[in-house]
Amino acid sequence: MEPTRGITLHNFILQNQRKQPGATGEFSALLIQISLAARVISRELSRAGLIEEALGFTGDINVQGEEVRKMDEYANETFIRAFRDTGLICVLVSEELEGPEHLIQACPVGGYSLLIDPLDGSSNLDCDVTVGSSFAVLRQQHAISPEASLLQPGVQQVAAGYILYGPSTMMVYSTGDEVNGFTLDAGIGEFLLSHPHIRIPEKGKYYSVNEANYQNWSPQIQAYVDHIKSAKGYSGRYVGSLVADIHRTLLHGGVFLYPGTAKNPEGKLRLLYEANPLAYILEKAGGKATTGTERILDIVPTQLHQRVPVIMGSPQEVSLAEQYIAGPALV
Ligand code: AHM
Ligand code: MG
Repeated sequence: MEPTRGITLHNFILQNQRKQPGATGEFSALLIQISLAARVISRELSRAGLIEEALGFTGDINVQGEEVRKMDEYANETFIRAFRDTGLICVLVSEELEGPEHLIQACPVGGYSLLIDPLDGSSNLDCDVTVGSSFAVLRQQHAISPEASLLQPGVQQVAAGYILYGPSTMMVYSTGDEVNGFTLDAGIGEFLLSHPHIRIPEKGKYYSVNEANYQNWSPQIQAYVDHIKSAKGYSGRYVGSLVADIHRTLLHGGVFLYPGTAKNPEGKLRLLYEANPLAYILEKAGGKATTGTERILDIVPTQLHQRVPVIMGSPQEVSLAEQYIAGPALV
């Protein structure tokens, strides 16, 4: 049955919990805490331009070698605060933290871990352009240490999604069946179901890639992008905030790419908390997500912060990219 448009995220989560016999409510509470972090970050972002220095840098360099912005740190701490002492999460992995943050010392088998990019695309903040957060939820595996348990392929995510801080704030997530989108009504501080059962179009008209890297791509990627540009009906869109580019791709179809280059064959995007949750959402909505040669959700990670080349979006555009990458037949 189609869920009722306009119901609160909280009610939606509780309704779904009732459909799971034996559910303890912990998973529901976890999702509700993610939505709390989202609301807090959204409020801070909406007034960041008014707070002196809120958009500046902390002076620190993160594990990725990037300058940390105050809002990156704020978003990271907001997620940690939302879960500390709740007992809902064993381990938190974040783009902003070098190692895993243990929130429960003795992690039970079946306990949850949360992997986040707390504020993605933050270089767009100074000019008030949309940013996002992405998240993945994994279960602690039997007989594996909490650390090893974080290195599961994305196909084993039990929930994943993103928050988009744009003209309105949206939370889009899936727990494995369908993808639903909720829009924040800031007046009442609640997310309301606005985009039930999202499906990506089979084919779209937008391609999204940072073409400044063109000279450093493989000939196959160059040929694919050349093809898209010369084919009828395509238009380019690139925000430079992954969540925004993926959200548009999800709703309107098309393709988003961040390929590897000769210097950085693994590209830029991180597997565990950027590529995996977004690949999960796109696949659950009927799309595809690949490195070009391998399904992203099948990759067995070896490191927390590893990077991965990304091609994702509508099945038709992504399949064509795979054909270009597979060999010379098309090029
Ligand atoms: P970040 O996690 O440090 O914000 O970097 C990731 C961002 C993505 O949001 C976006 O897709 C990509 O970097 C843009 O990179 P580029 O500026 O190289 O196009
Ligand atoms: Mg990021």
